[in-house]
Amino acid sequence: MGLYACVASAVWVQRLLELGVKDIQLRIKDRPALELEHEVAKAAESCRKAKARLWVNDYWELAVRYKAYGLHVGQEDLDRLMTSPDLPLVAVKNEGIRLGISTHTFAELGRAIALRPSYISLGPIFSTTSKKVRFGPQGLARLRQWRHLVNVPLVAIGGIGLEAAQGVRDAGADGICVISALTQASDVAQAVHAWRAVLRTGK
Ligand code: 3NM
Repeated sequence: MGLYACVASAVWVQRLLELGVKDIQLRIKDRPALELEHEVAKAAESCRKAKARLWVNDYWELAVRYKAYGLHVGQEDLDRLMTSPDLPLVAVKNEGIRLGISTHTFAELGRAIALRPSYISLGPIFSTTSKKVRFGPQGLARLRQWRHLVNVPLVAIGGIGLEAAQGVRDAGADGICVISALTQASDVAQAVHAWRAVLRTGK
């Protein structure tokens, strides 16, 4: 899977597509419904043209409507999806939309595995300021444990900078999901280039 970018707008999606990023999660919080839909529609169209994989965070109806490659859900999103009587996860799977699930604990991991996702993420590997997470850093030892338990692609997320990428890879991550390492980079093109170079090598 390699480099997996997580961004909050269709403009960022387009920018990263132009730099060759192939897995992008659109993670938008607290935007009016119409704006949100517009962003997802735009991002989906851009990814289709670029033959890249768009993962929509949380908004399963939009992921279905705009035929995103996948839906990424956190644990709270999953709680809602699983307690909704019409079981949206079934609709998502029926539409051929892949599922990616965030995990932080063994209990969460067990539930995630049961849902047969296309990838499982573990976070935060290191401390991060990009998201308020209820958990402290998991570290590479936890990532190695997950590697033994997970037989779908494993994505590491949270506080991962380029200098740590090889170690994270060696601990078993198939993909590394980043926000700030790209969106806060002084030179985004150079950052993408460097990340792709590191993640092309190794397994
Ligand atoms: N989810 P950065 S950590 C969106 O642990 C997200 O599930 C996490 O951003 C989790 O690369 C995180 O800037 C933030 O640290 C990742």
